[in-house]
Amino acid sequence: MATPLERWVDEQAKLTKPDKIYWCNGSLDEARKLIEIGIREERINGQPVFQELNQKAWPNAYLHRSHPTDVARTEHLTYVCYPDRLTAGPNNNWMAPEEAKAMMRKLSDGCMTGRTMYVLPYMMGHPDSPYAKACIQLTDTSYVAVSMRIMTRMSKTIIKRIGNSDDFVRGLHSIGDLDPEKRFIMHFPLENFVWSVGSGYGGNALLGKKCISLRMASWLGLQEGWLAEHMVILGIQSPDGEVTYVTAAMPSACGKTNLAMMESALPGYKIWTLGDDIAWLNVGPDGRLWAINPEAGFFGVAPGTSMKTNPNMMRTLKKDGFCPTIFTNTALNGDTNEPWWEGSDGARPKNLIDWQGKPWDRASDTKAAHPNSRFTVSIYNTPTLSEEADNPKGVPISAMIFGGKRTKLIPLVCESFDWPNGVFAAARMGSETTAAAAHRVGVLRRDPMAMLPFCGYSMGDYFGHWLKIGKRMTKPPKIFSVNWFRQDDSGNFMWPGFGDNIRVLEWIIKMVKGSAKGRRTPIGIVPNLEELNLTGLNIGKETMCKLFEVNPEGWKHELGEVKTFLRQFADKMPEEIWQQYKDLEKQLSEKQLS
Ligand code: OXD
Ligand code: MN
Repeated sequence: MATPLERWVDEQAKLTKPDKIYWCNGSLDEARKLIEIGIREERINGQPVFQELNQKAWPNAYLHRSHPTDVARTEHLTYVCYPDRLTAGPNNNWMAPEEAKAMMRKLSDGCMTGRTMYVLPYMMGHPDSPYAKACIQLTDTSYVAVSMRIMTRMSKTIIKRIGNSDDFVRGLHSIGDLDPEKRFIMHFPLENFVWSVGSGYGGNALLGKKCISLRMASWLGLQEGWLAEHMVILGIQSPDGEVTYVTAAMPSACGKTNLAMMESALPGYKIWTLGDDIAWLNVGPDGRLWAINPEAGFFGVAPGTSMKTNPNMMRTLKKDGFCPTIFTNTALNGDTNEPWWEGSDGARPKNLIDWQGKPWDRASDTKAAHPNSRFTVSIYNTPTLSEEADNPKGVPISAMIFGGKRTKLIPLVCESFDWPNGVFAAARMGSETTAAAAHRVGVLRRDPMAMLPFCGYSMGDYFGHWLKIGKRMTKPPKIFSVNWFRQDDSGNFMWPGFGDNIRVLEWIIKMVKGSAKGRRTPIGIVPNLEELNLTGLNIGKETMCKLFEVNPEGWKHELGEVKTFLRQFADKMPEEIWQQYKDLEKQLSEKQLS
């Protein structure tokens, strides 16, 4: 008798009609074989899927060039499909499940003809973790199969574990004909199913990532009482040897990965990495919040990554960890066959090939690497990997940090008064947009908890869920907002960022431990300047004061925008958040009068 899994694979094969079906076992040998297939046999857009890079300088590294229209997440073509639109909320595109399936069936009929269907059994989270989820993805490209091998814990043992059960998260993916008009990423949370056609780009095609670990998992978390968040997880070891675990939520391409692997500018501090993008958070029996990283790799933005900005990532990328590393849409040094991107170490190579494989034209003002070019690399290559990274229980979180790119208004760091006040601070977060999704870059967009593109249901309910989780904890993490990106009137960054951000993390740890008090403002508690270790920094007192200034006029304007944004969640918006809003409004006008 066929198992539910075998029956499901069979049904999808009947629809998509691949020439071959190959069940992956997740071994490294297999990953290398898939790379070979991508180099020698498989073609996308007439091009080989992989190209070998200089193995001496970049062990196990390969270059992939995607279709030029397929370079970022396509939020406008991403849908969640519940029977009713209200569940999806204004933060999601919505389609009725039957309508979505009828459309997807048409697009998928025979879409794998001439191709191989790879069956990928993988786990999000360590297989021994009570919080982990068993998943199966079907795909018709070696690029996705190898990337998933890097990003998740893939193994044939998952098939055994699923056995006769139908409790597994299903993902069906095909690159289709890569026509941007026929590119859809459809989520069916009530059926544990994601269906993606027409894109090979990471967030659209590596379904374990945004689709399952965030959109689907956030819905599961709502049902089961936990949180799936767009957050890094790190341990901060202080000079006394104690490690404090924190999470940080920031929109795409705002420096999360740099933070997760930071090299401290203050002696005696060390950062231990647990994850750079996603955290699943559960209330433990001890009343604390525990975090696991469901992923096992990094899908990071290449431009700007260098020995200066993120030395530990450069070491990760160059390590011979046996697992393949993939560079997607970076440029190539035509003389040395090494990947290259804007903001990498060393001078611009003379013979530079751009991300589309054409000689880069020095006279043009184009970038040689795509601004959203990426690397896909195993987390086990990381020199700063925490020894708790595989702990099935996860790590207990003492502080949660929220940040975005804000050139004005938002202080360098600010602690919320309590959990509901922190939920309000995270709910009103905004950030200037980046190249990680296909939209205009540099525009301020509200992005609550950095989850706007990833929350799989109405954010009104999501805020309510956060408040509820808060009530279940006896020792909740403290909540902080940060902003590394404040600029002065001439457009210069006021804070050095990168390794110097440890100075902010140090203050956060002091607040957690009660050894700093801070100063109360209407928006939260900011540091007294003497509580910050600024040794060796060349920043004047005036600039430091500016970094913590609360400008009532600016905040009034901000609150007006926040109100418009939050109002769209209508009846689903928790009253408690509006109460927080009113309290802040009142305190700001009192400050203005005083
Ligand atoms: C990512 C993203 O790829 O957030 O992590 O876009
Ligand atoms: Mn992300």
